[in-house]
Amino acid sequence: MLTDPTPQEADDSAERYRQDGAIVLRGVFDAWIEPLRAGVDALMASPSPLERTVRPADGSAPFFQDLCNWQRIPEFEDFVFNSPAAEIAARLMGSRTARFFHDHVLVKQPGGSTVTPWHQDQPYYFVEGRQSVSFWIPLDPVSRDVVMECIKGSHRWGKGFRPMRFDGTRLYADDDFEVMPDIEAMRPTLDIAGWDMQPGDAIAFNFSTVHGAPANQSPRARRVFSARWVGDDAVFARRAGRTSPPFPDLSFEDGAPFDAPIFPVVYRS
Ligand SMILES: O=C(O)CCC(=O)C(=O)O
Repeated sequence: MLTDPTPQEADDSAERYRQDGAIVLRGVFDAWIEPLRAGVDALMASPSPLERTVRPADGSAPFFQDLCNWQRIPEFEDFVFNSPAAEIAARLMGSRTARFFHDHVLVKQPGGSTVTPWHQDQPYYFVEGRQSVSFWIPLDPVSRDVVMECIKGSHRWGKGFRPMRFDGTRLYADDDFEVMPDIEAMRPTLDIAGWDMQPGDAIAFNFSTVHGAPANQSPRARRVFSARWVGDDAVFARRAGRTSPPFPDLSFEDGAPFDAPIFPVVYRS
């Protein structure tokens, strides 16, 4: 049985998170896997208007994605408010508060050829800040050759890379972001982390960490629930077009504190 981390272990993981921008957490969400699987089943049976499934041109299995469903899928809402995620997020971010940003479901069906390209999440979002964390929570066992990979330390590169849709088109028609370099060519020079994972484990990674994921050539589905959080220093950021996720009804000033009822503060120390 898993026990709570000692204060020293908790400090160590927060320090590693700040240094590496991506760490693996073992067994932290064991109790939440069955409810999250039920939530994903319900979502896939009734996707939202934000669903965008990638269907590979080669006819191989689809990559289902959907976003921002915690208000209509009770299992997701329960996870946001009652799992240890908010408290862990605050600790890793070094923040007094953990504010929920959004949920994201990513299901790579077995045999699908869709590779998730190397990217940072922050440029897709209308939020800026150093205190951020996403939990990538697999609901199936995922081996090292299928798991999402993160470039350690890339959140400290001080760069913002151009957000691209997974079909290779630009998210914003015109923006100042840099083009992502050829990470595969640079692989031998980079410290790229990836782990064998079991349901209950999570990868915690910063919105500025460069990450990507291979195709799922395994014989089983790779269902993932991702929960994204921001900390005290989060501010709204105006981008050069419709962000992903979009929140079209929200009005905000560039640089204003990231505060709106749809982004609840779930943890406060
Ligand atoms: O699961 C994947 O394939 C990619 C996940 C990802 O890019 C994310 O959670 O930000």
